[in-house]
Amino acid sequence: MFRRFFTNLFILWVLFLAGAGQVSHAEDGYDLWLRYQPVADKTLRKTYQQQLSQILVEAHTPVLSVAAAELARGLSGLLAKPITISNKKLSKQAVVLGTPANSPLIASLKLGDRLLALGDEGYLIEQTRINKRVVTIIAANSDVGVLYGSFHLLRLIQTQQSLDKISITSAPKLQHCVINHWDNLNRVVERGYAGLSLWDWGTLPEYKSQRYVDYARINASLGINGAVLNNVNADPRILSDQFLQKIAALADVFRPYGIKVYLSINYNSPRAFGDLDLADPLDPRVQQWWKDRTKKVYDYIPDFGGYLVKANSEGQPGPQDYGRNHAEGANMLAAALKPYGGVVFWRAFVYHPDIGDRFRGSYDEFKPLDGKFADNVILQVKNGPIDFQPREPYSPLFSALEKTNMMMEFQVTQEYFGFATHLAYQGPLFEESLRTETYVKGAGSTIGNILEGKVFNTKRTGMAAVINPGTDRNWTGHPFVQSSWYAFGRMAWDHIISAESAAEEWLRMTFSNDKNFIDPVKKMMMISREAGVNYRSPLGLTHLYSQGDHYGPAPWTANLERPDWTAIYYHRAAKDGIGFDRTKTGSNAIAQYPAPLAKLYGDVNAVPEEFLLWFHHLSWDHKMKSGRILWDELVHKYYEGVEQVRNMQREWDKLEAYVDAERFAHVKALLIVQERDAVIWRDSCVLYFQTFSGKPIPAGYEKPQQDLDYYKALARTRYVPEPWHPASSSRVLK
Ligand code: BDP
Repeated sequence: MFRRFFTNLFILWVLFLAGAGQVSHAEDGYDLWLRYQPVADKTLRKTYQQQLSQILVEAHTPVLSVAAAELARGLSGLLAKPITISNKKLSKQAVVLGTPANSPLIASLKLGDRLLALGDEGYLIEQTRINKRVVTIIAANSDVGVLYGSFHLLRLIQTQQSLDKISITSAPKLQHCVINHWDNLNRVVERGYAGLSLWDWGTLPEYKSQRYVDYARINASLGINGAVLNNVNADPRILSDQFLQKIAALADVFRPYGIKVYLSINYNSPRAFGDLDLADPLDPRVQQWWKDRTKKVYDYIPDFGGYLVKANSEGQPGPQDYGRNHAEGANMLAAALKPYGGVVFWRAFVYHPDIGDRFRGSYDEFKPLDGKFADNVILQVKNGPIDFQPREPYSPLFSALEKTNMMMEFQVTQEYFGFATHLAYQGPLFEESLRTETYVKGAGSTIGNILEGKVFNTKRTGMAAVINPGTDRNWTGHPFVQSSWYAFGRMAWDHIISAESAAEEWLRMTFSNDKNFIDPVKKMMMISREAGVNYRSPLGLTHLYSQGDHYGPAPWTANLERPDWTAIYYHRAAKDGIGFDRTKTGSNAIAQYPAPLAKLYGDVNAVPEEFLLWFHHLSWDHKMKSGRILWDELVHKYYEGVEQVRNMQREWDKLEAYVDAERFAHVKALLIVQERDAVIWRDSCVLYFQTFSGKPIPAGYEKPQQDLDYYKALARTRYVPEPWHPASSSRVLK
């Protein structure tokens, strides 16, 4: 009897260790930043062991249960000893979880106002005493706050922070922190570079893969509270009963992790379902159709989040097909969602072929509609006016719409940054964007503060990221794409968090706490985005790709069905110079910014040089701050980009001792590809622009590896590492 008991206990323990990652296994990246390996610093590990002995949770709600289970898993792994969950007996050094409403112990602490200030999702972590016992509490107003606090406590240990006398409060600055998947129903992911869609529609709702749970854990660890499951170029079938049943199953998995499900809808759904022959938002039959369908959605998923809509953009249907504007279109859906508390994320990514300057498109469309959107509509605006380019000035909509809820749309997926092949940590891009000072209401009117609702006093707030994890074992293809997922989540929680600190946390949790590793890799990460800008499109150049293939260079691309899909439209290189004049003498898009910025960007001597050619068309001889002429500076930047990648290679190669063999070799190989691609970018662009400048590559730089004809031919036959892109399988040679 006893023997059996101990044998069982032993088996359980072994299984448990395996789950916690103790049994050594190859580091394949599956666990992302939730690895929970034993704390390497043994003294510190011992201290943690003394400080945390047990998890006490008095209530059995679904969310508290997953919080306790995550803590048990995490602490047992990190502390290398089993940490059990109890629901009644308080031992000393316990971690006590709960809300004042469901934990008598937490209630006994009378946390009152301190908790109230933390809102629905914030939390307090504190070392305190209960019944004379020293304990660590994780308290919140809601269970999900406790869950977020649990992940925070784990993060502190994963990053080897001291827990002595700990007293931390934290609350998200935005309401909606949402992931956007661009997944099609056939599991092909638009701009997806890491395998098939995570959602295995064929086996849902019956089979609920462990991946769904781990996906939810990853997001919850950052405070992400929503996921749009399907592509913005939406298949209407997503709202059919058969799909709603499958989606309900996913929603059930995500619910205990605080994640709501949202869906992208196709504006033509009433027609696609064969019920009506129109989709006019002002037609009562259409309105009723959406009310009925939306009720169905809520029958399946009672806490459904709402709809994401791409309308009248890139060929998608929308209200303008019936002569109605975007507000009329959005408000019709908002009315259908309102009784259930749902919201509409209406995308501002709209640009019409007849508009002279694409930069102006979305502002010209939405500015006249400011104040016309229902209160449960949030306009989802890409960070820049064009389209997730390596660097863009901010979208002027952010400082222009004073009476419209707005949220940010970033892209973690590296659509324009070398897909899953290049190392390009997006933290610095997010930070640059969020910290941009718009001056719209004087100093402090940063994009982050606008998003928070502090500048215009808007009621609904949020941040979204297009992110396409797939069935690749490590979710994201390039292991470092995970870091941008991480940084997005951290900055969506608090836009003040810096790219550097997010990178450091991620490195510590994902790889190692060893300074000898962290310092150089953090440097690599921090430079990687700028390197990507430099070897692709420095000094404010943009969109030098060939149409549809957003991977390699083709700055010569011309003569497409839409001029704003060509590359020459953006750079405007000619004998007289290069750049897009957006000042008064050009498209005057600059006037869409608040006066101080319009002045700054409009002044050729004051505009930050990284934005120079976004706003000015300048002679090749234009004098730059460095003293070089524009042509020489351009060449310098392209070469600098390649050198930065080479430096990254050299740095990584020195770190073999600190990284497991599998991830070391993977990143090393990817950096080789990146260097090769960077040279192709540099040479293609420099040689092509040289045909206009007529100037030599200054002395001291290595020669281009091939000539321009070679690179043009290469672009025509280029293999594009996007598994599902037509250009990767068959390609028409022109
Ligand atoms: C572009 C992508 C395209 C998306 C579009 C969008 O190339 O695949 O559908 O953005 O955001 O960047 O709707």
